[in-house]
Amino acid sequence: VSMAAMLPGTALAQKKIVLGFSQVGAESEWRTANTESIKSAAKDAGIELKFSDAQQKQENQIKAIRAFIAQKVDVIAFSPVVASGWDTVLKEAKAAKIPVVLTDRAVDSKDTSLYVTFMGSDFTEEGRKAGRWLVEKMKDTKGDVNIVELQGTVGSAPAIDRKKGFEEVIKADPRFKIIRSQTGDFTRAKGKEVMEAFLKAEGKKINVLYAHNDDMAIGAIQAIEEAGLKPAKDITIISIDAVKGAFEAMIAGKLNVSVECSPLLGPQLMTAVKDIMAGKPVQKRIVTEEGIFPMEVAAKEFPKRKY
Ligand code: GYE
Repeated sequence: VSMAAMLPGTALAQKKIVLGFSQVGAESEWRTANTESIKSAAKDAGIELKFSDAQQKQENQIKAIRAFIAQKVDVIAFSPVVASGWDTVLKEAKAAKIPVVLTDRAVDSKDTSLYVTFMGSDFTEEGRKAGRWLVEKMKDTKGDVNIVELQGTVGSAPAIDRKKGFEEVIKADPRFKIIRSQTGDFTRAKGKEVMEAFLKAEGKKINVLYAHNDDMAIGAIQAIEEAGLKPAKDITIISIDAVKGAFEAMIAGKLNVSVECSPLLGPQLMTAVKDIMAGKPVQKRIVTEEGIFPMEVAAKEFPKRKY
């Protein structure tokens, strides 16, 4: 049954679509760009947006989704802070006949009828890209490659998948060893704090830092400099997102590479919302296309970056 058919009355064409969106938080440069993209795309599409910030807490997102159901919004979209624990609230939305769109992060619900589509990046592939870059970079070196890993938010899809994809690639060569791995919650402050602890524990043993996002890498760069080491030289640094801050760090010679993860999901979200309301079919999975940027190309690419 199309959503349009389910709505009573004839003034449908004139009625503004109301979209409830529950955002993860404002933990990173990526997230800020994502919020901006969603807000401006809603405006351009003439969609009324009810925006709610969950401050990285699942309980806040569940509350926001329940509030959207109570307000009878037309569509609910959200970026789930963690992957598990959504079935109950998603069943409530389904019972209220409100379609749900997942953006950016996935849920691990077995029942895929609980949402219409999931749009966002392939985080496992991003992890593989990071791993492949590292294997290639180290191919002419000898001896162990000691890696420290800054993970994203515990239980979040990007943290789980970026770890998995990276490990999948490096495990082919026993020289590559993850000697420490801890969460930095996708923030600069935590990235710095955890890197300080890594440096204290392992010191000059550390050859590589793999950070699940740029913000944590940027925080860690500060910790590395404060420890008297040279980022991107003494320690090879790989991160993910390719936000402007990462390009600046690469141009300054402090970050080796960033794998792209585009936050500009707003326009495709609004298209999906309109299609759903018009009763048009929507693809179950919409994957974002993205590349990888080593420091050598950073200065040339920087002016073209949109986030
Ligand atoms: O990489 C990180 C943000 O879910 C893809 O969340 C997103 C991640 C992004 O905090 O910077």
